[in-house]
Amino acid sequence: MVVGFKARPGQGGVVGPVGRTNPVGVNAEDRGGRALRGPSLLLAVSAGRGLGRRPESSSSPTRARSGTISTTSWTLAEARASLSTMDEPERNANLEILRSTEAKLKAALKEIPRAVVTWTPAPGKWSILEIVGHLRDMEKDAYLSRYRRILSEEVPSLPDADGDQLSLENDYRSQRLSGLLREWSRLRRESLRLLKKVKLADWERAGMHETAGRLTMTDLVRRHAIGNDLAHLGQIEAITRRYAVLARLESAPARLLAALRAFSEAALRRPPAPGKWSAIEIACHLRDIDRLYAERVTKAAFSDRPSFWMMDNARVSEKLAYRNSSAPAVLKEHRRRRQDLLSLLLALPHESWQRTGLHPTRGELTIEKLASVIADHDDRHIAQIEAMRKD
Ligand code: NI
Repeated sequence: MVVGFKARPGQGGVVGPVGRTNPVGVNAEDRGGRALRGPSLLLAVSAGRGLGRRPESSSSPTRARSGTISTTSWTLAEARASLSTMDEPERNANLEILRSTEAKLKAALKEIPRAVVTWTPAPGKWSILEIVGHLRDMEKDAYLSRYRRILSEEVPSLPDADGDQLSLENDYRSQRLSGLLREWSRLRRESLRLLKKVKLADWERAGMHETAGRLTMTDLVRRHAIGNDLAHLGQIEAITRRYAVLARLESAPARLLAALRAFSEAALRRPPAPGKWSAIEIACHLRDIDRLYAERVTKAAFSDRPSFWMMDNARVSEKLAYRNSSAPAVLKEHRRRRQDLLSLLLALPHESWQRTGLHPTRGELTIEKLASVIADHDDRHIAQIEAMRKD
């Protein structure tokens, strides 16, 4: 096998829209915008950002306390504490995310077949192994050490952490997932212990980030929870999902071969009911559908919202004399076309998976959706063949 996927039964879940470009760019630690983000994450991101804005922050301490304490007698700590109280619900939600990530990450990684750990979902994208390596280094350099500095220094300058550079220099790909995960867990627990002890007033302490500007402790917790934890959990989930759909696609020729092998020559060409396709006709249909979908994927990838044409199945089956076809020839061509389709999908830049084309009846479809449509179509027709009389 060229691709070397292993199909996993039960992994044929619905493929939702993932990898949309995130307009807010919260994942600023991660230059190059590597995260594959799912729809739930987009919601989390916008919610987080919305709550994070405090247009009234400069005047509210005065308003909040006017009449009781003169503004001039305010200590910095009191001002900070007042601001900090306003952020409390959002900050607590983000702290809860930070606390829950270890269990979620471990659960996600437990489900993943070994082959998927080092698999890259598109040229130049990180594998799950590299994402976990990245999480470890970010925990250390982008969060834990910054929290410490902000709490102990007056507005320290915080250098940017370049995820791509760290990934290369720390050679995540040659490390073991279990080791990286263990180190990350240790660092995360250290971060949580430190965050638990932060006094109310200290949430407003800040550092000056090289590219993001002034970041308070509250801001950093938000980046940590949403830009880091949720983004990378979503990315791991999206990689796993993409692998599953490609593995299903790759397994189809062998499944079709196994299904057809059981048939006698007569049964292969016998329609199950008048006007219905025989097994050999269905196999021809699967072969030709692959060509149609490879064309659709190419059009969607390389032109803007192209319109797809509909194949007239009845006419094509007549013109190409489906019922008289030779099974070995059909299977061979189906396998070849499927390899073409997989090569095409694997070569696409990650962003292309969200490009779309217009289907005459199904409407706008992403390439990601097209891939799952083909996999579902395979399953349906192979099951149909399996259910037929074979003698
Ligand atoms: Ni069909």
